[in-house]
Amino acid sequence: MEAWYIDDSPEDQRKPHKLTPNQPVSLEDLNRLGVFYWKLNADKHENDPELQKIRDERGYSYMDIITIHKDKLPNYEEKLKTFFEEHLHLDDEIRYILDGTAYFDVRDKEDRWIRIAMKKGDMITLPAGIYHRFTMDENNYTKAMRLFVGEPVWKAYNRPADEFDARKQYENFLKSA
Ligand code: KMT
Ligand code: NI
Repeated sequence: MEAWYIDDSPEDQRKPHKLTPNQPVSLEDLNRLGVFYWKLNADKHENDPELQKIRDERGYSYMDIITIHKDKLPNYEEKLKTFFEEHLHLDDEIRYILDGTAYFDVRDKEDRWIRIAMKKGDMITLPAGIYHRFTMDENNYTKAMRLFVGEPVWKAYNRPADEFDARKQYENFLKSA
């Protein structure tokens, strides 16, 4: 996993959009935003005690697997458009990359975009209430496990969505961190 601040050029969203010089973002910086990360062995995902431990400890009872590729995902282009709209959820968004690569963009405390490059074996959790978006990179292929505490709710609220409790709680968390 590697993360960096991005420019706001209107160029293809799949490009890295690194600043020059690059402004890297550390795992500690991400932790302060409530973003957490694990590295696992994706080849073992069907029977992995390490994954099971995380799921047990954090209550990630639900899981499914989504393949994001133009030949595999119905309404591919449309879905990619919605994923790239800045949004939040009322619950944590937990993703484990089983194959391929992708970018998750999250807003920092000053509302600047941080790009998180995810590859096979990377697992991430974005807190409820954080503004974020998702895009493919130039490889155009991702297979990801989606985890959830209890019954999944995929509903995304596009920005502005500041009136939700999840957003207010996240803002309070940022102030306290
Ligand atoms: C979301 O809500 O941002 C997503 O589900 C992203 C796509 S899942 C790898
Ligand atoms: Ni999301």
